[in-house]
Amino acid sequence: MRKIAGSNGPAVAPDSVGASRFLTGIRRWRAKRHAAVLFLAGALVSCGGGGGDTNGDAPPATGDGGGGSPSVSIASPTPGSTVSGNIDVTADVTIGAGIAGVQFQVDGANIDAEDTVAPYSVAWDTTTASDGSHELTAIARDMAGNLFTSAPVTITSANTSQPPGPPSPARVEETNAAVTLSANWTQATPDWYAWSGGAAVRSAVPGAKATYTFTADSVTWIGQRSNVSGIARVRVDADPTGVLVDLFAHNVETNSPVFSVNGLSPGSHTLTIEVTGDRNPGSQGSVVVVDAFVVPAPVVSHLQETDPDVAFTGVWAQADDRFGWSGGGLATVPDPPVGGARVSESSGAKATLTFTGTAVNWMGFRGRDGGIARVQVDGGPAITVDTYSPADKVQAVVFTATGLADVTHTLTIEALGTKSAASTGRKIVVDAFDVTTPGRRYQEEDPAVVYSPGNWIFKNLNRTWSEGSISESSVDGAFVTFSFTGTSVSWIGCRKLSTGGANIFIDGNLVQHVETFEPAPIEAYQTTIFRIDGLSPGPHVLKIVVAGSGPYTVIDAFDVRP
Ligand SMILES: [Ca+2]
Ligand SMILES: [Ca+2]
Repeated sequence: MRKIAGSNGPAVAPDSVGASRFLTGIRRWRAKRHAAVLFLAGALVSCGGGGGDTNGDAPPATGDGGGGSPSVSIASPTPGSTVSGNIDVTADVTIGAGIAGVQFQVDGANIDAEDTVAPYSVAWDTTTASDGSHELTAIARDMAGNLFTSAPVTITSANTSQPPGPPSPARVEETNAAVTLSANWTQATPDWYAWSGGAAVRSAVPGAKATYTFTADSVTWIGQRSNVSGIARVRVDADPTGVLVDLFAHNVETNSPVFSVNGLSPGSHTLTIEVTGDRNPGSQGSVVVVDAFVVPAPVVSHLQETDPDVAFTGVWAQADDRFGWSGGGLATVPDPPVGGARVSESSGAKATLTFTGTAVNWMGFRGRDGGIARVQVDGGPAITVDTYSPADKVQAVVFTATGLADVTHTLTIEALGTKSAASTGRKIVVDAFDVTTPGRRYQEEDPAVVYSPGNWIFKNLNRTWSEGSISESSVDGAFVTFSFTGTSVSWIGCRKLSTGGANIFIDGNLVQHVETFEPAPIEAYQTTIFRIDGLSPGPHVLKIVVAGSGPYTVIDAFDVRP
C-alpha cells in the first residue's frame, strides 16, 4: 500500500529553480487518499450550482446549441486533401433530438462500426482503398432513428506513390503480450488519474520486473512521477548494471515519459524495469508505475497552461488544485503557486496554444461535470469535444492532432458553455499540452553534453522537467557544450521569473543572445528557448554561456533533427 509518513515536505535547497512550498503537495496527496470521494462530491455540488447563464435544460452535445437546422459534416479530412496511412475521419454533428451515433462510410461502404460516443470519429486505414479519388460521408442517427447524411467529401488516397515517411510512434500498453510482468505488480491507483489505455500497474516490491520486447532503435517508458515514487533500475538487453531512474517528483505527473533509450542497433531488444525499493530522500514511497511504452521514442515537450505560448481570452479561473493537475501545487517562494490548471464554464472562453511540431495533445479533464468545447487547429474545421465522463479523470488527454507539418501551428480550445444531458456541469479544463517534434531528444546528462567544471547544479527535480530533471547554473560565464550531428538543433529549457540570459554559439560563432526572464504568473517548462534550422549536414557544437541578468539558466534537453 502507498503509505504517507511524516508531516513535513521534503527539504529543498532554497537556491535552486523551483524551490517551493512542497508541504502543500504532500498534504494534498494525503488528503486525496482519505477524502477523495467527499471532495469530488463537493466539487459536483459547487459546479452544478455555478453553471452560469446557460439554461439547465440545454440540449445534449450539439455543436452550436442554437436550435438551428440539423447539420452533419465531415470535419476531417478536408475536401481535396491527399491522405495516406492511418487517419482519423471526424464529423461535426448538430441534430435536434440527440445523437445516437455516427456511421462513417467510404464510397458508400461502412468504415468500422457506428461511433456512439462524441467526439465522432473513426480510424481509417487508407491503404485498404486504392490510390485515387474517394468519397467520405458521415451518417448521423438520432434517438428517434432518423438518419442525417453529410455532404460527401472527396479526398485522394495516395499510399503506393508516397515515399516512406518516418515510422509513426506506436503506443504499447502494459497489457500487451510484448510486456512480461513478474509477480508483485498490482493495478495502479488512484483511478482518477487518466492512465494510458485506462489502466497501469504498480509495484514497490524490490525485484519486481517488467520486461518489454520491441523491435526499434529507441523506446520510451511511460510511467508516473510523484512524491511517493521510488527508484527503478532500467536495463536494455543483457546490460548487467543498467541505469537508475529516480521517479520522485513533488507533484504527480501521470501518463508521463519517464525514461527513453535511443541509438540502439537494428533488431529486437528488451527493456527491463526493476523495482529497487530505494527512493529519493524526498520521496515518501518507492512505487514504480508501468503504464505504457512508445516505439520509437518520440520527442515530446509537455507544456503547462502557464506557458507564454498559451493565450487565454474570456472568463477563466484557477482550477481547484486538490484534483492533482499536471504541474499543480508548486510555488516559487515567496509567491503562491501559479500553475495547476485553468477552468471555464463560460461560452466563448478561449485558450490558444501556438506551437511548432507535428502533433499536439490537449491535456485536461473528463468527468461528471465536464462540458463541451470546440477545438480548431490552424483555424480549420471545428471539432466538438465533449469532456463528460461518468468517472472523473484528471491529467486526461482529451484531444489529439497528428500528422501536422513541422511548422508553427495554433490550437484553439473554445468553451461552449454547453453540456451533454448526463453532465452536471460545463467545465472545460486546460492543464497542459504535449507537443511532438521530429528528431531525437538528448537529456541534459547525455555524454554529448559537457559542462564547464564546478559551476553547475545537477539533478534538479523540482518541476515538470523533461524526463524529470535539469541542470542549472547561476554563474556568469558558466557554459555547456552539446555536440551533435544534424541540420537542426533546439535547446529545451525554462522561462520564468527566476531565469535569465544566455549567449548561444554554433560552431564557435555567436548566433543569438536570449533572455528567458518572464514575469509571474508565466512559467514555461520544457519550452524551446532556441532553435536553429538549415545547418550543413554533419557534426556541430552548440554552446550556451550563462550571461548574467537573472538567477538561473536551465538545461533540460536538446533536440536534434537530421
Ligand atoms: Ca498544468
Ligand atoms: Ca531533462
